[in-house]
Amino acid sequence: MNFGLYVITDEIISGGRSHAAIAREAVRGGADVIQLRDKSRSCAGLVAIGREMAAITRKAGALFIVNDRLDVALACGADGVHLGQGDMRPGTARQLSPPGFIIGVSIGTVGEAVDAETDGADYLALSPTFSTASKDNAGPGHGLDRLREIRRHVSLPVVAIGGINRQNALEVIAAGADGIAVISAVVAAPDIAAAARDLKRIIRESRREALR
Ligand code: TZP
Ligand code: MG
Repeated sequence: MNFGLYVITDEIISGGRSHAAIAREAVRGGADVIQLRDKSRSCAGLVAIGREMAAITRKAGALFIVNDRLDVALACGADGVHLGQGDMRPGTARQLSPPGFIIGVSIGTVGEAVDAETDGADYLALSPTFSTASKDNAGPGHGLDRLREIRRHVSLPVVAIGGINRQNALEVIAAGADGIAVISAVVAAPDIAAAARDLKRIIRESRREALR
């Protein structure tokens, strides 16, 4: 699994661009993972959009993850689901999903990280890493010291999410994140593909630096 650049779709701040259009542009710019995140659509609506997005990501060789809803993820042939602390337990999702299905879990503390790893998650997202206006009630950012602490306690890949942009992406990767998950830095940009390409370049550079 390469988490590099993980783009989460959001039609509220996309300037009229649809989930599918965001996905198409983001993978054109090199996004490695696309997540469908929409808190307002019906189940049937999400499945229809998810099927379209799954076709786009498959063609591009990117992963496709659905936020919150295992039922939607399974129905649209997604590669995985992303679960919050109040969603289905990762172990339960595992029982209900096919082999190789990816289960991600949002965590904020070492305890939550260890719990998700023990229950069979495939990757973790430190949520929110920095404060953000893109998610309601996200709370204060946990910061990079928390990211380093979690890294020491679990062996799963950890993605940082919340408030990440071209200014801080390098230090987030340097602090040990396996990838950066973003909404506004890509979805609100006038040119989604260019914004994704720019973040990918920063990720590549910070990884190269880490090898020095
Ligand atoms: N989960 C934790 S923070 C967040 C989500 C969905 C929002 C991230 O958006 P942005 O604009 O990259 O801060
Ligand atoms: Mg959620």
